[in-house]
Amino acid sequence: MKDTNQPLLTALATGSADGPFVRVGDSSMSLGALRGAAAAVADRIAGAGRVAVNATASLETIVAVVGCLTSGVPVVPVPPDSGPAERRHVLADSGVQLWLGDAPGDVELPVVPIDVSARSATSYPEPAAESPALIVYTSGTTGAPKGVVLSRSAIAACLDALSDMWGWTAEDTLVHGLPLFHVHGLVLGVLGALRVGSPLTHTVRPKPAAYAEARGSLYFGVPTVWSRVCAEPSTARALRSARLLVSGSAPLPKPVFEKLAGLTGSAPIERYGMSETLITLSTRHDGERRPGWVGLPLPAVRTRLRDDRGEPVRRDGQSLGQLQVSGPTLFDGYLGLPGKTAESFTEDGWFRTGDIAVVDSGGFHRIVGRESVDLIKSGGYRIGAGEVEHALLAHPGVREAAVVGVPDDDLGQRIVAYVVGDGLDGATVTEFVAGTLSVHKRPREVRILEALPRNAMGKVQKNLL
Ligand code: MCA
Ligand code: AMP
Repeated sequence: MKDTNQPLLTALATGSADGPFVRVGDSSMSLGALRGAAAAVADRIAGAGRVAVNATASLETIVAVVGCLTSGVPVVPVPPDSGPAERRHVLADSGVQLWLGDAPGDVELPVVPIDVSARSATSYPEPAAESPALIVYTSGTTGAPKGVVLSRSAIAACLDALSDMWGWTAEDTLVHGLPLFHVHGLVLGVLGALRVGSPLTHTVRPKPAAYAEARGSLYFGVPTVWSRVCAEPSTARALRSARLLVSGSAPLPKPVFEKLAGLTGSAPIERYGMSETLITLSTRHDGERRPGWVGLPLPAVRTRLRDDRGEPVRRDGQSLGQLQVSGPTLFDGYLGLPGKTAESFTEDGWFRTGDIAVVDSGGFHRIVGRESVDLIKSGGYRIGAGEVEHALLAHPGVREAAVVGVPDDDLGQRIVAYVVGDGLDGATVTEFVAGTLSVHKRPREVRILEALPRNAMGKVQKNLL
């Protein structure tokens, strides 16, 4: 395994400069061009404490993020469709000083435009491995999203372990179309390519036809993407030439696993992770791939199962326990929230994932569900019920709101909002949420009730909805 003191983006630092290396849609750049353009960004932002990037699916985003990593300035990728309230929260909470890229009208920070044709020859020393690289905002069960601080060394450890688990080398061509403001698309999907040295084709959106056309060897997708690929058998068959199809961010339903294996001729690799822990479990390219199971801990990652009393749970493939993890891929904490950070760890230093799992005697893991119904996974996006409920309650006609995730064949779960109020209709309520939060946090369905079911203590009984 590589030593984590080498440059974080090893291939970018040392790779040959010729030929297109990163493609996004119809645009491409060589490694040399990316180095020069990123150094030009670094020249503009050096000395800043923290900066935000308008994380569209574009070369501009990749140049901006690499510029930040080059200069050692921690970067906050902001979803380009985030509603004004969500954006205001992220910018205020993270205390960013600059906005990189095109800026929506409500951004009051100094703006640094990103010019992918700019070049600078400034050479920057490698920042300390333990320094923060990224702050990724992610939802909890209640309250506003929290900033997950990820160090360079955690990212390096995760990428090196994945390159081992997946046999991922510079011989691969990586293809995906995932958003560039989450760990999956940005850390694995961009920084991974720039560390390992495998050229990247980003399809802008993860459409099945674009995956088929890209002719790569290594593909990343969330389960919704793989289920949509399976719905187009001729597209799926075009992926037969790929070496590895990798699924993560949400549970891959067994029928999708099996259909994908049948159509493409190879079973998908499943891997499990969180923004806070990066990827911690995966099946191996040269090992067993079992539908419904996410495999083994990555090298140097340790896992354990605990019951409600904190006692160990048997690794017999059946007994359910709370999954806890430790290792070099873990985050440094929630930005500015030492109390919440402390709560997320056990007294002896293990991170509480909030997921329920079983482990078999061979160390294979199956994720069975989440401890809280208030964390919803829709299309691979993590959505806190509390954040959507808060947005709904700001509507003048809404008196009560409860948000749940209901099973959905395409999205895994879809957001359904139950509201109580006067003169409400579903469309205007959804539209109202869209004015505050990003698109994927909008309820897909709004059901109007006379009252929410509550227990004797007045707590909403979501299981009855
Ligand atoms: C979307 N639309 C909506 C709503 N949501 N309209 C009304 N109400 C809504 N609630 C619109 C979209 O904008 C789009 O419009 C159209 O409906 C189709 O939307 P959708 O069915 O959602 O399809 P999609 O937009 O193509 O999205 C599906 C997707 C997406 C591509 C799978 O969910 C996605 O990119 N997911 C990836 C999430 C991810 O990367 N998570 C990683 C975090 P129009 O067509 O007009 O635009 S997890 C992580 O990082 C950890 C470490 C891990 O384990 O990986
Ligand atoms: P996020 O913070 O958006 O990275 O979401 C992390 C959560 O996604 C985990 O806590 C799991 O609930 C879920 N998750 C990620 N990968 C998988 C997987 N392969 N199988 C089941 N759940 C997953």
